[in-house]
Amino acid sequence: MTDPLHRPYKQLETTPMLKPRPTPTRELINLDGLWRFGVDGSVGDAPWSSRLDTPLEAPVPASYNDLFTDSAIRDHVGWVWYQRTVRVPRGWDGQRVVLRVDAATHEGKVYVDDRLVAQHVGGYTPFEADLTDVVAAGQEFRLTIGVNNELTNETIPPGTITVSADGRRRQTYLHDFYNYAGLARSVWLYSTPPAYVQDVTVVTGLDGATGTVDYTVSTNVSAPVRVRALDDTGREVATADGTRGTLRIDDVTPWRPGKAYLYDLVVEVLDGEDVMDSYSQPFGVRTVEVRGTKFLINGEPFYFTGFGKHEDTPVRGKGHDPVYLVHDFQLTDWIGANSFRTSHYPYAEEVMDFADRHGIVVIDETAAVGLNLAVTGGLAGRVTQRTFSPETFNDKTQAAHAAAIRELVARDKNHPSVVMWCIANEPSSNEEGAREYFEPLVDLIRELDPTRPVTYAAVMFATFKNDLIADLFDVLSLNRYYGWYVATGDLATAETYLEGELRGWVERFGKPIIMAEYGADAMPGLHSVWDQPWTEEYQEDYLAMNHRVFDRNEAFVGEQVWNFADFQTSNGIHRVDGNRKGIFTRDRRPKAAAHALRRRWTGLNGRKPGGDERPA
Ligand code: GCB
Repeated sequence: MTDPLHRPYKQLETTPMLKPRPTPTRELINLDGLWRFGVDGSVGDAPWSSRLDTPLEAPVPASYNDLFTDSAIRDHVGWVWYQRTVRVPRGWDGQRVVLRVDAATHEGKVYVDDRLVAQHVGGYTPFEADLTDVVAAGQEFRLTIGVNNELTNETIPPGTITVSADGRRRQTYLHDFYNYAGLARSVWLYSTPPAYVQDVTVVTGLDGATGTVDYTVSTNVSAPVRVRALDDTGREVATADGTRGTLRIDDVTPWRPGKAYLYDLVVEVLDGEDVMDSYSQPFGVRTVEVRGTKFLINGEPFYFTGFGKHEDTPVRGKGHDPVYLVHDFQLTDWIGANSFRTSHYPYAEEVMDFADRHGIVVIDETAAVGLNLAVTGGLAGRVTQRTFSPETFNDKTQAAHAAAIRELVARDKNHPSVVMWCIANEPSSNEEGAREYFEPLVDLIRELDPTRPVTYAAVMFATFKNDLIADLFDVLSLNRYYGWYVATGDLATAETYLEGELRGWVERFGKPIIMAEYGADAMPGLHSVWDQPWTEEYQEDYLAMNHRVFDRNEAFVGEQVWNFADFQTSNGIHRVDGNRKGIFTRDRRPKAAAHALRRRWTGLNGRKPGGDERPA
């Protein structure tokens, strides 16, 4: 870091990120479907300035990489262009017109006809453009969205661009999952009245049988505000006036893991008796707290079971798909899991909403994966280049990371399913500079959300002896692969190593521990009578060994297997058509280990296996 006290993120403003919803005063149009598509260089110098000259069409939402048979598109580094025409409904005269892009990975530029109306960096959070002054009710406009997939040391996640001998630009990065890009989530056009609700924040508590709901509303005008809490039958259960205050809900039904219950907060901006704008924000009443080595939801100990996941399916890449959404949650339920981590980036809002409605607990992660140059030094963690330095990850990286944190919290703060923030995956937390880099970011997220615990997923090289940041966090999330990357094929030695390391973390930090990643690749159909890596039996035995160790450790509050399903990676000799640590294959068929996990997890209801904790 050039100057650790310099905190550039303090100047960054976060745009409110209320999810667009149809309400009595707002209309919403989905712009998904087939758009004209072209790669930069093949569609003219200013592709937005006329009809895109291309034979290609691409579906939105989807990553574009696996759609076409042309490797120049799959491996393209830089901008691609999406285009379609949009008609503004004629009834929207006098309304504010807003375009919302749920995700443009990793940078987006929006043009209405010839005009640039929005630009945004950060591939997994939404952004908006106010089109009121540039479009007209009843008229059509040409909508062009440029999407750039480049990763550098100033982006989150980071990466490096090099030029190969034949002049092609190549992208490398420090994470294994494939760098899918494009418009992987929906695009929307919506209306609001000229006076409108900008943002809503809800923080809930439990006071005996009464639920407390602290709310804060911001509006673009100074006008009276009324809020009403409705239960799931639409009955009004509490009401208040003003832009901030506390509602009390008697005989509240709390949101519980496995037993979701949602209320709606109807926020109205008033002009006398007239409602100028109305917005509905779902919320659940629940509390989260870390006490000693326990993780409490609604005051009761909770034990996480589940997975690190990816947004990854065949052909679609990271494209959001409601079919896989429903099926993945079904499999989560079938296997008895109660949680997942949004490794390694914020997931589509539809996923978060579904988790809210179905009582699945989420650890919500930023896209800060790969702040670790020791990993490129091989499995020994040999440092070939300092991770945190002016030439590598510096205060510009930190500013991008801060922006990612701000946007994640702004988008997901009202989800009851989100019980913890994870601000990075496997940073080089044992290296000089890590504390200067992370301390301001932990301060930032606590300032943005004082209610949720904060964690990071610690890499193997960061041990209880050398980690420099663990004390800043509430929960220790460890990624450990004893028996896979270390002591490969020797589960007895792996068990000793794991046991010893976990004891060390408990003794030094006295905080709750979650195994945020543990896993072994398995090729479906490969079997052996011996402890042979890559077989289905070995994956099962590897997990059983881990579970023995977890169950002996009183500070353990959860286990999330790496990974829910096999997923696509960049090319590399460690991977056979992707990462095969999935408990399900990429097309969601169970490997043998799935049945073993189901036997372990089913019926736990948030209790530790063999533990004496009450159900959460
Ligand atoms: C890790 C990473 C994860 C990888 C996994 C693996 O530690 O956090 O992104 O996919 O290891 O399988 O190597």
